[in-house]
Amino acid sequence: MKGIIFITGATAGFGEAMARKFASEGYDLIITGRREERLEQVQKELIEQYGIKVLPLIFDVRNKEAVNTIIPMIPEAWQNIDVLINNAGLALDFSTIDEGNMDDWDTMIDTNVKGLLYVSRNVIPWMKARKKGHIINIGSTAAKHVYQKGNVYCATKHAVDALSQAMRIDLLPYHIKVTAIHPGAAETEFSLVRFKGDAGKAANVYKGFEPLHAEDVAQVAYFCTTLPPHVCINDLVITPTQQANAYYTYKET
Ligand code: NDP
Ligand code: 8X3
Repeated sequence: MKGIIFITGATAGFGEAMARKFASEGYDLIITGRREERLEQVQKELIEQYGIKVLPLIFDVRNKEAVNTIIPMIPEAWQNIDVLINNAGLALDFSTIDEGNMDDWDTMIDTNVKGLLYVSRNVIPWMKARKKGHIINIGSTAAKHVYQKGNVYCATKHAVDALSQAMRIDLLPYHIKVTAIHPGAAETEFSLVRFKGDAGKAANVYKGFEPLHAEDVAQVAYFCTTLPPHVCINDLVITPTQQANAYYTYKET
């Protein structure tokens, strides 16, 4: 066993791809999500394919009480977490502030910002005690620029950027690395969630260019963990080759 990787949101997209990548490299995994069946399917496949150990934890990262109950109950042998990947997150819809849906705002803020904090608050003390660890926060190009009608989602990802910088400062004395990875457009379930199940609208986002694949992000996240103890990638933006930033993508017609 090479180490333990804790990945939130491993039932789909980047989280699932990162689980597969780290499993293929021989790491044991703690994987989380709300969809129990899908998490158990991922667990089963990874154990069968790679012979690693997998601990699935079902909880909603927005549920402070659940996070504060379930994570501290992890068996002691699993508490030696080498890498925490705060990945669970989502965007909901596009709208101007004056027309925004307040429930959508709550969901995005509670998941992308508060959920990341709740999970980190529970895991970091174990890393601090060992003076060892690596936190990877999944931000977005939306953490770097704000685009039209993306207001609250962009604000949550700017917060992830700020929190990554803050964690890095706090954790310097403990030799804990903090890396923020900011992907551009990637075809996962992200747009299906954003458009609340409208597959046509979701597919349209990726027309005219080749988006990132979840595996591209997984490969980069894995790379960030392969560097020597004295080297940390702090901040990394990865986009499709036809995307310059959050608001400019060259689409062929
Ligand atoms: P997916 O929708 O494919 O996957 C999202 C994952 O997050 C799922 O496993 C989902 O699990 C989990 N999740 C969502 N809400 C919660 C919650 N409240 N509690 C627990 N788990 C939750 O999207 P991506 O893989 O694309 O997104 C992963 C991260 O990457 C997000 O933070 C997103 O903002 C970010 N990102 C995505 C980009 C893209 O273009 N795809 C680009 C830049 C950043 P379940 O539903 O089972 O709970
Ligand atoms: C996801 C990418 O461009 O929809 O963070 O904000 S984008």
